[in-house]
Amino acid sequence: MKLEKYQIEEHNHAHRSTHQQRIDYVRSWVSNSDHIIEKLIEFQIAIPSWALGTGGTRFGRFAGAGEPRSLEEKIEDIGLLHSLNKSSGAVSLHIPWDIPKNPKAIKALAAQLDIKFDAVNSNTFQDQKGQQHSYKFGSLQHVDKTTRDQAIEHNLEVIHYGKELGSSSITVWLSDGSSFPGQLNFRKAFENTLDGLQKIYGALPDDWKMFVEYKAFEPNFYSMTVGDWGQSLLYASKLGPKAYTLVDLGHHLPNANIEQIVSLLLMEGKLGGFHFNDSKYGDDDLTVGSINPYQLFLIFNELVEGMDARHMNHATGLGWMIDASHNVKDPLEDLLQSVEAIMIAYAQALLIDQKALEYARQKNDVALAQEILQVAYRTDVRPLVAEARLRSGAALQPLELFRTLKVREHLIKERGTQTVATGL
Ligand code: LRH
Ligand code: MN
Repeated sequence: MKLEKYQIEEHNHAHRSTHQQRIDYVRSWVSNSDHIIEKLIEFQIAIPSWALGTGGTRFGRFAGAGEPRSLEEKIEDIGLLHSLNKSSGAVSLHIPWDIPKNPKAIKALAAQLDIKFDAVNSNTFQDQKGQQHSYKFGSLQHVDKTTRDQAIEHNLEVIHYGKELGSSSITVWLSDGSSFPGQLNFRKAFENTLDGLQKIYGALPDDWKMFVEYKAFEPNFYSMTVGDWGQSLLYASKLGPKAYTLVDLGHHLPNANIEQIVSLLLMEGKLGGFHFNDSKYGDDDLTVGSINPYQLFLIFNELVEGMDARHMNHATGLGWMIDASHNVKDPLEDLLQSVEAIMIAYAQALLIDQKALEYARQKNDVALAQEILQVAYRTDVRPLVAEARLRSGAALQPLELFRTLKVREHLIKERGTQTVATGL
């Protein structure tokens, strides 16, 4: 389904006067409004190809309807999201869930919809039909060299697909680890994994990056071989300048200070990117900003301060990707809400008076430092985010227009109710 320009213009026309009042008010007291709006327009978030259908848990999956049946339809759905908010201009593919059968055609379709290819993801956490060696006891860490070589080969294949599509990074998340004390020699598991990552690293084109994604637990519940930011940083530092860590917000132990982790990884020049989502307990993969929006704001505060300290371009300096699973919401509505939450957190962080904050810190004026942060957090920046959409030719209220145009109903008419998208 493709949205027509007039449909967005009609929607914006109907919302114009309310929006104008709101944006005029914000601009009346937010001095750097235009700077923030320009930054928001540039900022693009990659949509995960594995989250365009309904997700589930081991206790069940309640199928949605009108789900994409192919990679082409997934790219079309991302094109639809992008036409609604002009902030979803990239896709992150997962192999083999989304092998491009005709890379040229897929590339052309994506270009037509102004969709770029962000990181490609390998998958050595599931056994594929006809696979020779099982990953039950791990992949790159495995005690058996033939299993390790099979996993390395798969990652080289993923790089090959990425090159054909114009991607320039690979995300390696390993479910490797152990579920019982005694099961694993941690040192040998690390050394095997490093050796495997080095062989994958060696196959990277010059301009590529490798993101090493860490996770505290699940599917292993005693140890994970890339279990936290320290371990990921150790791998990335030993691998070389093209290797970075990837921060999935749901991959931390309870109450971890993720904003401090982000600050230090940026300081080391080893922060590669994000998998944005939210969680209350484990790797819940919930809508971004739905549980702990203040934490997301604090993370963006460290990102803005840290990236400016390194003169990094906010839009292109890191990999901005969503990684969520939709068990009870419409996947497209959930993704629209996640993108909105990220844009709001980024806009609030751009509002922070970093000079005044540093001054308060030099004075150890803790209360003032909190006031400076919370003035920004308590500012309703939604008119700025909407204005950025308006100037980009997108919808002032994407979710409302998605519903007004009965997009899901159209997709069901087109695809039926029984279609199941590949992915989580
Ligand atoms: C692991 C993870 C990883 C993906 C998978 C779909 O929990 O976050 O990024 O490969 O989800
Ligand atoms: Mn992830």
